[in-house]
Amino acid sequence: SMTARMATTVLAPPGELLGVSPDEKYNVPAGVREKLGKDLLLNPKHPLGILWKTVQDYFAEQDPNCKFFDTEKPVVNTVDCFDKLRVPPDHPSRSPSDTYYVNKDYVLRTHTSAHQCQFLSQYPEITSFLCAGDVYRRDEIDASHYPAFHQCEGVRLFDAEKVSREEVLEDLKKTLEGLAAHLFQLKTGEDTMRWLDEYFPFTEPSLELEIFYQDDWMEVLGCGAGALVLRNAGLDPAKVHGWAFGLGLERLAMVLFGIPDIRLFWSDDSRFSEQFVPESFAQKTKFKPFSKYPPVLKDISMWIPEEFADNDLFEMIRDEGGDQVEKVDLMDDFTHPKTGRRSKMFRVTWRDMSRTLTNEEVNAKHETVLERLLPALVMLKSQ
Ligand code: FA5
Ligand code: MG
Repeated sequence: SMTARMATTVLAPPGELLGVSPDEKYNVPAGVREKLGKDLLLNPKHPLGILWKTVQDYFAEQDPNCKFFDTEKPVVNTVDCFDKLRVPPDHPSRSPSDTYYVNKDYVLRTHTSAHQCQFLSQYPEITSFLCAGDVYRRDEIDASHYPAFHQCEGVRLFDAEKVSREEVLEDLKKTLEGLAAHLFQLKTGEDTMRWLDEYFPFTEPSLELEIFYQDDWMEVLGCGAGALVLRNAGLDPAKVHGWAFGLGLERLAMVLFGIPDIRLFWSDDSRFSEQFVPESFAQKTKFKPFSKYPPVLKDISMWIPEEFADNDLFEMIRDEGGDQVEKVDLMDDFTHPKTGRRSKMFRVTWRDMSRTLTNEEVNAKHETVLERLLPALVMLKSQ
């Protein structure tokens, strides 16, 4: 299809990725590939490393037998990432417009849940563990979404004869509320933190937690109780109950340290990195933003072909603009009443975090985005 061809134009011919050979399904752009191996979580001076350590300390205190993993490879097979978690074969999260494929059987993990069944079956004696790592998704572009980010998975098992499903759910909420209280002194029901019902194919019931930050509710984690995947890990759901959660470490670190934009986590700017030390959690360090440079705005209006995914556009923009793209907003979504054709208008906010961008340099990149789009789209207008 048009979109598939368009997407492949952004790719340099790849070599093996962590020992896995690409095939024609490969869709990992260079800007995402270069994030592999950065190991931000293992850096004790990086806000993500500091947070990961703090989360481990909290869980070690809760349960001295809790095990911690953070060196699993981010390239996983689709069986672990999707099938074992009961994600249906036609589910959109598997599609190449949402997921980075190395080849038809291997993906950049889209969540740390990809390791749940592996650990449960590999270590039958473990009843609770955390697993943290870098994960990858094609997604929208704004201050809290980035194609490479970090999650921490948590799993705890219970003896089904001693603990009811209701008690498991209570324990889950209590544990995560305790984590939020430990990190931020936040409590639910105070207009700063709220639970919402959610759906995941691997837990039932499922919930998500949102925190109020920068004038809006920001989702920080998904979780659930139930034993839907235990059978796939070789466990007997009649004997074992469990809960699991997956939290977005960038989002928690943003709230914890007052970091306004997710791009900063990848910044080489010493004005960012020098603000953090291993003691930053204890010292309650708050990030002091350096001055904001003016943005350059560019609009893109286009008729949307049927097979076009917004994520294809977002990735072209990110691929051209890298971290100079702050956000992409959908400004208008119009369906022609007679022809049924659909048009959309997106506004791209360009802003470098360390200097003022000129209109000329942004124009050059914007034009390249438009040229890439052209094979697939009829442009309406652009400015
Ligand atoms: C999951 O990934 C589930 N695996 C979580 C889970 C685990 C549920 C175990 C039940 C049991 P979700 O797609 O909502 O869920 O992502 C979890 C968190 O990752 C989000 O709440 C958010 O904090 C973070 N996140 C998701 N997409 C992005 C992104 N593009 N950039 C930064 N953070 C993101
Ligand atoms: Mg979610």
